[in-house]
Amino acid sequence: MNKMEQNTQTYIDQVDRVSAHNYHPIPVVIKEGKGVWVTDVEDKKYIDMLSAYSALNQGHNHPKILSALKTQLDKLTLTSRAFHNNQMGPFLEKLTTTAGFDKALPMNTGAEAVETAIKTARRWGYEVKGVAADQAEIIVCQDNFHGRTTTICGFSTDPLCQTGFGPFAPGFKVIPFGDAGALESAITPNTVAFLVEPIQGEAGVIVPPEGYLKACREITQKNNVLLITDEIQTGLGRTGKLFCYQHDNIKPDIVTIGKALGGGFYPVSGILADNALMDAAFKPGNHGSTFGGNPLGSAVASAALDVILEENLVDRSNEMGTYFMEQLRAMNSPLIQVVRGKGLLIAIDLTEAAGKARQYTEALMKAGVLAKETHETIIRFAPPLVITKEEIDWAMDKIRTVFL
Ligand code: IF1
Repeated sequence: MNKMEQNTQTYIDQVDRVSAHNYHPIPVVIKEGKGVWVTDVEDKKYIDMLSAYSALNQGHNHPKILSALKTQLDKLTLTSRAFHNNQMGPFLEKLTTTAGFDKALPMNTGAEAVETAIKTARRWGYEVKGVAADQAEIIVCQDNFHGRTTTICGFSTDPLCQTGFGPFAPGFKVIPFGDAGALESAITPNTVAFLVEPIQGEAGVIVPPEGYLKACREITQKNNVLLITDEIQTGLGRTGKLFCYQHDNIKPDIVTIGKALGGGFYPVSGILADNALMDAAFKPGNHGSTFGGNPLGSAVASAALDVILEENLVDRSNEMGTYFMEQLRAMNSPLIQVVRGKGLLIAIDLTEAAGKARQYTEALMKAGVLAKETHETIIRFAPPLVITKEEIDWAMDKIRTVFL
């Protein structure tokens, strides 16, 4: 074992000792990142094909976001919402204008945004729709992933997320994903919302049938039910549109956003909705967060949005995603059953004969490509949206050595 390997192993052993074992990371210890590239503690370079699960759409350490962060750091970082700050308003103005909604409610993590959406829908259900107290129902999908709070993991269908964490909050009904008929049948007079990922991320980049969201929009509208799309992973350009729901030309009632909103620097999340909903749901004191809308996060998120727009990352995601998927398919690897995705949210599903996905993500790591398996047979490729054709070609050369 050389000195460098000891270095990696030392860090991993330390984490094993002092950190809860709630993860099984790829055995690489990263110390620096720039764009799509990261460097480990042994000075080996890798291409990042995970982007912190789509939280790094702008790439690692983007200079414009870094500079906004540094500037704001010298001035003001936190006020709480007890006082106003001069960063939140301009940030939310930019966000709502860009997204086409009247208002936003800023939070920090994705799970908090989803909780906020749930609270919005329930309040609307009682205040506007007229559902009897504590009877509101929210419909969710099989194999959903919306976060890790007890309420959210309570309606997960993945035993790994759920087992041993109960009792859970009532009021959620699970239907199959991608089946608009199932949504229609599941609605009752007490249904306030349907919460759905436009493409299921953790489930393995499951793309629903063409027109699914459009059908869901029609059904929810007809039944006076809110449509909540969780765009925490699919939003901000990841799938080749600013929001994945735009592929279906619809507008949801509530959109949750997070991850890339913080540009890879800082956790920033929130929900988007129009006045009728926001004003019905919220009044001073009934919801909030110490750090939500803080000036540092607002300055960062504002710059993170600028980068997505100024660098045309939405179109780039579409173009590069199409190219990357073509290249993956053209490999014709006997180990790969199917390549699927939209924009730069891509997964390959391995054949049964190929064995477990983990051995391939570890082989990819050794070849210089960082990707992560999900479930037993799926590998996700979701590089930063700033990736170039040349960088995809570089990655493909390595990927071919693993799958051919
Ligand atoms: C982890 C997964 C991805 C999300 C959607 C809400 C959240 C997430 C659609 C909550 C978070 C993350 C969580 C992260 C890994 C990652 C993940 F594998 F777990 F499922 F991306 F696919 N809605 N997804 O995807 O956001 O509270 O984490 O900010 O390690 O749990 P958060």
